[in-house]
Amino acid sequence: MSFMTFGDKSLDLSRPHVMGILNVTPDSFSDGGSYSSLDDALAKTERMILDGASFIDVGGESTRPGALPVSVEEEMDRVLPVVEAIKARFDTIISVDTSTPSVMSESARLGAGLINDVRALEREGALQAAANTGLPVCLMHMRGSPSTMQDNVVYDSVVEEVSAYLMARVAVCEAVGIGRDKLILDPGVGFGKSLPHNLALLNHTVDFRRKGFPVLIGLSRKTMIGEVLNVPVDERLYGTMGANAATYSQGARLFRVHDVKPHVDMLELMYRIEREV
Ligand code: 7PJ
Repeated sequence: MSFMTFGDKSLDLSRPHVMGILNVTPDSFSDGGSYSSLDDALAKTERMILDGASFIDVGGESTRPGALPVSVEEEMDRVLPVVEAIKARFDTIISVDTSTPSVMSESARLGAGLINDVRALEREGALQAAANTGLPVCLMHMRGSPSTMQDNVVYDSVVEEVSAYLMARVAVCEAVGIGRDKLILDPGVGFGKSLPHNLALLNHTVDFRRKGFPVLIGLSRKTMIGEVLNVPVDERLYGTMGANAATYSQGARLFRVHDVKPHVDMLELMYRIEREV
């Protein structure tokens, strides 16, 4: 079936869904102060839900190219109050963008519905922590680590290598009891990939879909859009939408984006045309 359960909510993954990005890293807020950061996070959350987001993806670790690691305590302090506050106020699915076992466990306890791990549960203890939550997991491919991932990126065949990696992680998940019905795959646009790699992966979205898992794509405002269009980050919406539309046509149904409303509208049209209803 095409339904997947995220905590207390079930979604039909034969239709598209938008995941709104909520960064709770200090540099993503104007003043960095914790009081207004929470208010700001809640205001952004409300906006994204009104605009039609199915998920709010809360992330407390910057994984931008060149970003440095954050301590467990710091990540917990950033993420958990936001998860708790969103859960108390809104009826949405909270996704936690984390690789940290204790953030996974505690977020789940506070009502998160999805673990979104750019390291595909490779960090020590993450596999077991994720399995213990019973939640679905988005497994993303990354080559290297954020601090070095864009240095010297070489693949023989990027599509085959990313696909083989993700299927190996699926096997590892299954071995600890995270069933296939709880897994989402993501090729990891921009995570240790040059522009040609990103383009090849996107043009082979259907290959990932054919493995039998829902596919999530996260390319919103990323460097690859800037490289193609030669535009700064605040002018990447149209390019982002075009690239997401291309992957929808190849079966991607989950879209992690900053700009929720334009994507909800665009994807609704794509879906309605495909269904002719
Ligand atoms: C992704 C993500 C992505 C998933 C980030 C950024 C970098 N999670 N978290 N897929 N990217 N699943 O948004 O520029 O592509 S953080």
